[in-house]
Amino acid sequence: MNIGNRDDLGLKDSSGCACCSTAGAPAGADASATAVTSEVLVSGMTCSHCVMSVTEELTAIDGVEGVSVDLNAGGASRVSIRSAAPIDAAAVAAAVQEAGYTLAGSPS
Ligand SMILES: [Cu+2]
Repeated sequence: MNIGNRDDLGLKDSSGCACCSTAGAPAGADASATAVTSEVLVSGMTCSHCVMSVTEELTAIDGVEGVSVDLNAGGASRVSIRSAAPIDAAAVAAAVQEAGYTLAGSPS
């Protein structure tokens, strides 16, 4: 393609070498630049096994790349779902129910 662009990309960045300056952005920006993170509240989780069940079900949803759970035993736990594109809310609700827990809404 246009080899002349290499100079523009590589030499502008004074903080790094050409191989890691493609974005010129903070670490972790490569794949997550277009990623979406949605957060939901799930009630009923009490231990790490609950977290595992919910994580497994949510990870099984098409497009989901990562799930993290902030366990709040006895209350509503905040669940972050990272995906390349927005995930259907109905699919999230179904996955949570499949795991045996209740979707308690969105934290925001
Ligand atoms: Cu449990």
